[in-house]
Amino acid sequence: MAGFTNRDTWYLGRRMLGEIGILLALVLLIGPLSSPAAPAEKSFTFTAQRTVVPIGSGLSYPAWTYNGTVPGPLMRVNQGDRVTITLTNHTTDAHGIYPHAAQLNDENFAGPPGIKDLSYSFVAQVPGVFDYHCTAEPVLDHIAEGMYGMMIVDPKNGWPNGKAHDVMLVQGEFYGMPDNRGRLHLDHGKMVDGEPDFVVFNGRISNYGAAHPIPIKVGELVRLFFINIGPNLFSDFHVVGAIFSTVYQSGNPADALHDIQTLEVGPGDGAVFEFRVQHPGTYTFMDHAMGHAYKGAMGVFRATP
Ligand SMILES: [Cu+2]
Repeated sequence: MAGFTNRDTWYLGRRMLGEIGILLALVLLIGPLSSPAAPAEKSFTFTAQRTVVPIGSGLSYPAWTYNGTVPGPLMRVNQGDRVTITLTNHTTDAHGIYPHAAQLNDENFAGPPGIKDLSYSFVAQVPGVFDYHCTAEPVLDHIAEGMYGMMIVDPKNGWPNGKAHDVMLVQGEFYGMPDNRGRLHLDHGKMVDGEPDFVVFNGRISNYGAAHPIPIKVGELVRLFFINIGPNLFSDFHVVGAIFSTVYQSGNPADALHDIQTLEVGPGDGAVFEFRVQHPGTYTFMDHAMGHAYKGAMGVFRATP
């Protein structure tokens, strides 16, 4: 190269080193923010147990539970994680556990009665918000008695709209009227007919009423993870005073809808709802099938500046 001096080479070398340095710094800075989370091993252990659980309004019932609560514990993993689920059952009843995120055959999910551990693993391949529930027969009764919960599989590249205020709601039904001690007597006939006495969010009648609202902020993005465990009713989920900017059917970012007022979520399905409120105050959320709201599927967000 004519006219290219040693000094030019030195400057060129220095400039290249500088650019490589900047590139390295950028990779170090941006890499961890944008690269997907490395797949991990996630384990969840459940015990099937009969527990008397309070369901609000001074009422309770002897539930079949995972770890003593209705709904059972939240499972949250990243897309691509290997998930191991272990169920211990010391009761004389058969129980099992089926997360809808697991793409395995039926035999994995059912367990015999007695002291025995049921255990299996799967890779959470599809992002979304999923039901899990007992698979013992009659499944109708095992769900209606309380053996269910939510599993979130976060997308491997994160949620398209970034960070948000997460809220989790599980809609379910209770069948049976209380005695004079406030103890519900579960009614199999009503379960079969699909006529619940109570429709609830997160296992309690009129949970999150005016005395116990869910706090949110004006202008913040709320990301509401919702499943309808049923076992029978369809839910028409709505927030009074809000329009969902984005709804992900089944909680999958690939299945996005925009500017939605109400979404029907059938039993055994879920959705992720995103919205922002524009003014301080109270925003009621409900199953907009009004009979269901009347039976308890109603609560409020309280928005502050
Ligand atoms: Cu069960």
